[in-house]
Amino acid sequence: TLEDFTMGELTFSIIKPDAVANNKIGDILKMISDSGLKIKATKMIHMSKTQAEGFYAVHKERPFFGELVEFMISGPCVVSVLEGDNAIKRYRDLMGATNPADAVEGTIRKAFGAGIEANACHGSDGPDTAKVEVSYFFSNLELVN
Ligand code: RTP
Ligand code: MG
Repeated sequence: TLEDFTMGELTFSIIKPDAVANNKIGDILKMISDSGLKIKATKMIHMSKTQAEGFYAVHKERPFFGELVEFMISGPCVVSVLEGDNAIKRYRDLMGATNPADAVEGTIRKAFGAGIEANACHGSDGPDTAKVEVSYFFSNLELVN
């Protein structure tokens, strides 16, 4: 299994369509690297509606679900797997608050987020979701080195 090949914790990251459209891929990957998290795998994708609905299935009863899916398919994203001790919490701290208006200086959302929806990035919120999200977009072959 994946765990057999992994040092530290894995988390899953999306550079969302707003940040890709604004040419922030490099800046965001640099912030991730500078934070000490290791980029274990990364690729650009453009999700289909079905793929985005599947990814955000946990939010399907939320009022913003339809809009969120439309936003996530509005352009390409960069999906990555990050690795490190306590990677899930460290990456959420680096992203900052969901609403960029509440995000502190030095975070990705403070630097590049435009609003509650176009907030530049996604990061897994716990070990179970990290596992599901990594395997939603990456095969073991893309992760093992
Ligand atoms: P993410 O899942 O993207 O890492 O963000 P999060 O945990 O900070 O936020 P979450 O509550 O999981 O919401 C997922 C994404 O849905 C959009 N959102 N829109 N219109 C709204 O009120 C609203 N609330 C959330 C955001 O893009 C958020 O990242
Ligand atoms: Mg979330």
